[in-house]
Amino acid sequence: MKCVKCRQPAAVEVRRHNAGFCRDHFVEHVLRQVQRAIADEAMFTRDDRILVAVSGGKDSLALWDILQRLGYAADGLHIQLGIGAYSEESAQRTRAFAEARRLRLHVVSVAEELGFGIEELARRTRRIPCSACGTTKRHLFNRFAREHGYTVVATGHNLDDEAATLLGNILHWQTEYLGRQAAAMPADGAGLVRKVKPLVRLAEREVAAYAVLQGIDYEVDECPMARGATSHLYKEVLNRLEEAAPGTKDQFLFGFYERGRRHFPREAPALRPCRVCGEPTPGEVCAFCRLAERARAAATPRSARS
Ligand code: Q46
Ligand code: ZN
Ligand code: ZN
Repeated sequence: MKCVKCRQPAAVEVRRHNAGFCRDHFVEHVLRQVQRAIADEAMFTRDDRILVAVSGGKDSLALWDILQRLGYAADGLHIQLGIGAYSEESAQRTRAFAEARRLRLHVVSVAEELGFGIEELARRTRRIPCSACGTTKRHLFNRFAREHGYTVVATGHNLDDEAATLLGNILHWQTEYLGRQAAAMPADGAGLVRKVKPLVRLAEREVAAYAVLQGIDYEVDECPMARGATSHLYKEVLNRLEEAAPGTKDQFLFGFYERGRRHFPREAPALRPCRVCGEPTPGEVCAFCRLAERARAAATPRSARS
């Protein structure tokens, strides 16, 4: 296969665009898709202070790299989750990436916040780890951004992530989530910072190819807590559909944004400051404070008793 731009041998094939790209034109394609996502959803401008949620995986490091190349001022925030060796290695790769490029990286630790990490938090509260982890990350990212004057939080969610979330929301008819699923979630006067997903127009394998071509040293291992997560199954199903009919994921997600979403309620619940921590919440106490309280109140697990 040849590059559609210069007829040199293609380094990457993008079947849903029915196109191959050489290395340079693939990078150009990636930058163009991200710039288009930013413009289509008015995600941010060069005047915004952007905080990138960096896990150390391919998506978040690629996103940070791309935003620099496009000329956006973006700092990183890494949350140390306390999930054994996986967390240690992820933190180390994130630090190395930031140092090599002289980027500003902030680090927040769940253990410093709560006294224990995500594994222990999930065990104590008997919550599915990814659910406890999601609540914690959302809370810490928003709070950090708000307290440090960042106007927008950018995450590395790609087309595969968003299509899998959409499939899950449809399978369970989560109508309140369907109405609000978007690549850009607005700020709320109560202290909710704008959240954006600039990689939404790129498939996971395109992001991976970009990271490899750019020589980004990302954490390849998956989080051990993700095993058996339903989102993996949804991605597998979508990949099979995509293989049979390239472009399916794209049509599914962007067709929904254009034609499906308006049929579901879009209003977000009114928010007010949490009585305990001051973060915005629809209730009196936010989900994170309730989770933390339950974990602190839980008896010391048997494994930790001497
Ligand atoms: S880090 Fe946390 Fe993910 Fe690990 S526990 Fe689940 S949500 S899988 S992106
Ligand atoms: Zn080319
Ligand atoms: Zn709170």
